[in-house]
Amino acid sequence: MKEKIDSIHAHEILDSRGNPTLHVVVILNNGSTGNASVPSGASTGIHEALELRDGDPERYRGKGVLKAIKNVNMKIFQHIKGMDVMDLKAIDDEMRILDGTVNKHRLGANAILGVSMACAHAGARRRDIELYEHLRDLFAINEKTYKLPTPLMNIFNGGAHADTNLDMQEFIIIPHAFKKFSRQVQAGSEIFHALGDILKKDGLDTDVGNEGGYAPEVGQTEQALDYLVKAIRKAKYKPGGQVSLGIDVAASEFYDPKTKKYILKTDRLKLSAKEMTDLIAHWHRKYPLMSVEDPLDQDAWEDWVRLTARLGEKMMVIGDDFYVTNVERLQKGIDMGATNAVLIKMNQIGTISETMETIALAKENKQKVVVSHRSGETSDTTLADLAVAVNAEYVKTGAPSRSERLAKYNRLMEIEENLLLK
Ligand code: 2PG
Ligand code: MG
Repeated sequence: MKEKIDSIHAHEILDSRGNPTLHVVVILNNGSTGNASVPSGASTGIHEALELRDGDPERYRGKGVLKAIKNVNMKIFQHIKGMDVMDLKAIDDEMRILDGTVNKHRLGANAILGVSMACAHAGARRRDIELYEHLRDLFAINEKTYKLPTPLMNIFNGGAHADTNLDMQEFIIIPHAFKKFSRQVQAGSEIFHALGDILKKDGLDTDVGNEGGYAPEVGQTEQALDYLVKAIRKAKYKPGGQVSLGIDVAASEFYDPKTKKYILKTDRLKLSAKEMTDLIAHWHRKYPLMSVEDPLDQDAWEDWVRLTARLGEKMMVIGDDFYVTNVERLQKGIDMGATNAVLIKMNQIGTISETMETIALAKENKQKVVVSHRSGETSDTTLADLAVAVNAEYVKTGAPSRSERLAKYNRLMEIEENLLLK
């Protein structure tokens, strides 16, 4: 079945932070359409593919994406017009060649990804099957059944996602002890609301940060972890037994390369890599901490190896800014033994094919796969289908609050329901 691209149209929309991003529509010669919206990060890794912004201070404070849109509507379209959406890899390769740079800075990873995602949707629509089924076929993913991921829910926001004093970025609950995804979401939601009640009672702010989690000022980092444990109990779940904790340290955000210290303003601490590792180990003893993401700087390879040698048997050590969904960086990390898990963000690398390549490498090497949103999101749910297509162990898409976060959880509940009815 050949399904040719007949036209592509991109235009500017706003994301969950009110910043411009791309919405892309692909139309096939038989009239089928596919559309997608592109997410955007705040704590971006320096090795990520480039998100092209206009830089024109007269529009959206420089954050417009009209250049990226022009690249889609003119350059990219001219090159991939007539190509077959059933061969997404060929389309992605064509865009990469056209861009010709390592970090996709000529066309913009946001432009390229928008087209890649929209082509995937168009293919699924043309075949009249679900996107997760289409992606599983397209990338010949060797799994017999479908398995829903376990959610990592960031219910306490800090770092670059909140205007508070908390240096670390995400304090996460992981409701892992329930078979059904929808039951995990239920636990997450009940704990989220229990946390709101506790914070209110303590006179703390219950407004939410960029990823829908609460974002109050606290005196010490540990208080955030204490609050999560209290909320799990208040919602009548067992900390550790049923619901564990995770942290996205996003350490590169407060690492000082000059002094080689991690500067925790909240705790008035300046930590070496060894001391940072000690702190995570201490928290692992004190809390039901099951997962830590970016505990160290994005280029501190040897420090990661030491941390994983020490803690990797006990907990998940996830590379996000560290790997940037890049297959070469992941290969290096696997060879060195730097992590046991990888965060997957399509816009860090810029195409679905390259994202799938990174996931395949992770799976071959027993690295856990965590498919993730960005802090700037839209109602797009492609990542939910991607997670199911590859049987990712985990999905990280914020608190169970705010529609751009819930769109993904709700899509996963819909997929679960569809699978049960089959
Ligand atoms: C992260 C992400 C998503 P951002 O660091 O894991 O939670 O944040 O999109 O701002 O990079
Ligand atoms: Mg992260």
